[in-house]
This record gives sequence, C-alpha cells and structure tokens, in this order.
Amino acid sequence: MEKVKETAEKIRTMEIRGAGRIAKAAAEAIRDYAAGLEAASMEEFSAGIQEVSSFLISTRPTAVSLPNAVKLASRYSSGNVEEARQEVIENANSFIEKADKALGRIGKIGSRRVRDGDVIMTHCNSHAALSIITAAFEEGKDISVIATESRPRRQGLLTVRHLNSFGIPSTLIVDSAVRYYMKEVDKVIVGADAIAANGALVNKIGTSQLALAAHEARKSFMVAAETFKFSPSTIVGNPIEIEERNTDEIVDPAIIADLSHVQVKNPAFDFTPAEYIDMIVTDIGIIPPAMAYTVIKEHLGWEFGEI
Ligand code: RUB
Repeated sequence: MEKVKETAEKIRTMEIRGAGRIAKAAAEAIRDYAAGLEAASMEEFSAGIQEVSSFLISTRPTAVSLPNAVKLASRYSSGNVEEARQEVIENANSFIEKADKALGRIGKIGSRRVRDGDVIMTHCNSHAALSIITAAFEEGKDISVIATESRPRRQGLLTVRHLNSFGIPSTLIVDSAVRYYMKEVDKVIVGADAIAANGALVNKIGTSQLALAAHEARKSFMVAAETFKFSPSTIVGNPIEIEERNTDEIVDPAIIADLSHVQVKNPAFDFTPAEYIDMIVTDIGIIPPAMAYTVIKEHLGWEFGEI
C-alpha cells in the first residue's frame, strides 16, 4: 500500500501529470499492489483491489483516463486468488503496453494531417499532441510551434523544452496572446483529459478559448486523444467533474489576505463543445467528435451495466 500511496501523492501534487501518464502510473500501481497482496481468501483480495482502485481514482477527478485505466487494469474473472492476481498483472501490463502503442499510432496518423511549413499552436503539455508534432518533424516537415504558457502551473515550459530537445523551433506566449497570434497559425493541436459521449472535450483551462479563436479565424482544431480518454459514464448522464485546485497556485495568500471582497478561483480544466472540434486523432483513426459514443461502446468495450 505504501507504493500506491506514493503514486497517489505524485499524481495529486502533479509530479506525475498529463492524462496519459496518470493512467499508466495508476495501472502500474495496481499491478504492483496485486503482485504483493497477501490475501487468504477471494474476499480479502477483492476488498484490497477495490480499496486501492477507489483511492487512486480519488486523486484527480477530471482525467477520465484514470478511472478507465484502473477499471481495465483491475479486471479479473477467476475465483482463485493466485489466478486473479495473474489476471490483474496481465491486464495492467496490457493496458500500459497499449497506451504506449496508442501514442505512437496517434503520432503516425495525426502527422499525415500536418503539412510542410505548418505553424502549429498547442496548449499545456500533452504527450499525445506532441507525438503528432514530433512525428511530423521527424518525417522531414519544416514546422514550428506556438506554445501557450498555461498558467498557473506553466506546463508550456515542459512543452517548449520537449520541442527544443527535438530541434523543433517554438515560441512561448502568455495564454492571453492566443488570439493575437492566431492569424499566424495553420492548425491547433491539443490533448484531452476526457471526451464526453457528445464529443465535447475536457482539457486544460483555456483550451476552449483557443478553440473559439481558431473557429473565428477558420483554423483547424485537432484533438489528440487515446481511446481510453473517452468517458463511459457520460453516456448515462454523469457530468465530468472539473478539478478546482488550490488558489495558492495563482496568488500568494499573503498578498490578498486583507482584501475582504476578493475571492480567487482556480479551475484546472474547461469544456470545448464538439462544434469547435474538426477532428479527434485517436489510436483507432481520425474521427469526428460525433463518433465519441461509438468509441466508448465499441472500442472501449463498455457495458451499461458496468456504470
Ligand atoms: C494536462 C492537460 C493535457 C492532457 C492530455 O493537465 O491538460 O492536455 O492531460 O495530456 P495537467 P496527455 O498538467 O493538469 O495534468 O496527452 O499527455 O495525456
């Protein structure tokens, strides 16, 4: 349990962050927990897996990849402890392997939509979006990137560092400069924390502003998302919860301590409606947002009874 707590803390404090990495870390934690779980009966085994699953899921509420990963990794059908343990280990490993492959596939498929000379705008730090950008560059396309700072946690710095390590030219801008630079942009590529059954995207706060600016300027808005970012529970009406993070991330509490009429808010994500999204690049191909329901039902393999 110590290792699970360690992983949960790293997710909570954002040492491990980005929906895909969070999902893989959770699958690894469940696998290692299952491997070492001392259970005299199936009841004890089930209770242990259940407890750890709920604990991990509670660390960050918005990235649907987290409950999806936990659910896929912790599946077992055997009534025997040793067999069930093996099933969990295999399911977790299979999830991790598929997640790695998915990033590569998204890069390969999405890069075909990037043209030589493109200026790409991206937001926050998405490994899926970066997979497309780096794949296009490695195919020899002469591209450059405009990366938003992504206040308050400034994940844009991670993005420009990553791009720089590939030799891809990038420009770092403040979030409020998005519309100012949109005229220079050919396409926007962002990642996803979750995609709802109606095709709406949940991603880092400010993504919907980018989408609005791209829509106004008639620039293409692409989302890069593994199929495990699609949210089954939205089919049965559950809304995706937007994480509100500590306001210390925005302003030092001492600065506003005596401002009795001021409150600070720090939502970490926002919703971009499907109508602003041109395509979603997934590991099973490029789809329109209207196909989100099909992905959940047919490719994620979810049954209504499970929700
Ligand atoms: C990260 C973020 C990313 C998505 C997708 O937010 O919004 O765009 O998680 O990332 P945070 P990836 O930094 O708060 O976790 O493509 O790497 O899964």
